[in-house]
Amino acid sequence: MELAQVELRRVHLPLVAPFRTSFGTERDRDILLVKVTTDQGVSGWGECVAIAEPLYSAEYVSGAQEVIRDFLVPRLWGVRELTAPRVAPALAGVKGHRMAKAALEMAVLDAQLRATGEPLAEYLGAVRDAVPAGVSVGIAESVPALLDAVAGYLAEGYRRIKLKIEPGWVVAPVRAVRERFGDIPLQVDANAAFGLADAGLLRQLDAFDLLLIEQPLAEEDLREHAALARLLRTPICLDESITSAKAAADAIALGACRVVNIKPGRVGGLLEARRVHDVCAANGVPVWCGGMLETGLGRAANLALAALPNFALPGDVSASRRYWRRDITEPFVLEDGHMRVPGGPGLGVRLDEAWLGEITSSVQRLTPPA
Ligand code: SMG
Ligand code: MG
Repeated sequence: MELAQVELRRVHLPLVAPFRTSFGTERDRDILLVKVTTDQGVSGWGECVAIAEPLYSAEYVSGAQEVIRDFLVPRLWGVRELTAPRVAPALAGVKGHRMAKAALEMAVLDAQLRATGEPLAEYLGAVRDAVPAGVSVGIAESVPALLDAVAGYLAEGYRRIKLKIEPGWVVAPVRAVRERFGDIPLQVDANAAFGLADAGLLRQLDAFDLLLIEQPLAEEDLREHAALARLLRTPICLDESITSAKAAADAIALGACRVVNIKPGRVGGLLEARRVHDVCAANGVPVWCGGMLETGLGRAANLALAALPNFALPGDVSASRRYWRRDITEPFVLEDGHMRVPGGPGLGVRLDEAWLGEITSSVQRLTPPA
């Protein structure tokens, strides 16, 4: 196949509730969707996980759109027999911008698999058709408000709770959740909000038998994470720091983490995400699937990935209703604490075109140079 058209569509979706992390509060999502159409008339969709501002990582949604339009798509025009594995090599001259690259690769992969009728999960090497669901709980107004939120999610059946933490919101929320809900699978995520000097504070979390502490220190702080790991009993899991399979191999070799969070967008695409999975598996390091407040499109891809064998812990793959009043695909629901892996060709989901039309703020269509 060859690319015949690329459509860049921005949609605006309010979250059902604000989501507060150490770097800011997300109230809604300004999402970039990528639709590719091939010369055979097959379409595929990708979702860019970059948020509106460069606060989680350096990328942000408008920047991603500009990079895709001006630097990435021009490198794909005219690539003969374009398949997903050819996308990253064709884009390799452009430094960084992994979320932008991942969105484009996802759309090409969806089109490729729709053309052959193969489900994404099967293509990636999935070994299960449903995955246990965890949920990420934002920083709350108060401990009682947090306990209410956690109680609601546990009642829905979530198999693991992740609490966002930041300076000033560390031990009290974790202690309160443990005291109220007992021995539930529990972990925390700092989004790089601490320094090595906070080791004493973070060490207090050792008393609560957490599954892991996610990204306590800055993205670049691999050496410091290794030093912190030597001071904590709680396993360190890296998120922001793991930008590639090589970064994962380095982090593991340094002793910077014992668990890895995999997000396809953060590492430049689903195929690199699978390589991260493989490197971790080869080193005996369990992984789990992270989330970036995706729509049903990104969720479908995450679920296919999370069905690979070394995804040993529940991911941040939650039901549509945890995010949206109305998703842009058929809603994903929790079934006995699990999310079903889509089984249809490609991503295996259908877009709700009418709803998409209502929430679209702009559409850019790109075609090959004459
Ligand atoms: O998709 O359920 C989700 C959110 C999971 O906590 C979550 N993601 O650092 O892991 C993380 C954060 C990043 C969110 S940025 C919008
Ligand atoms: Mg994280």
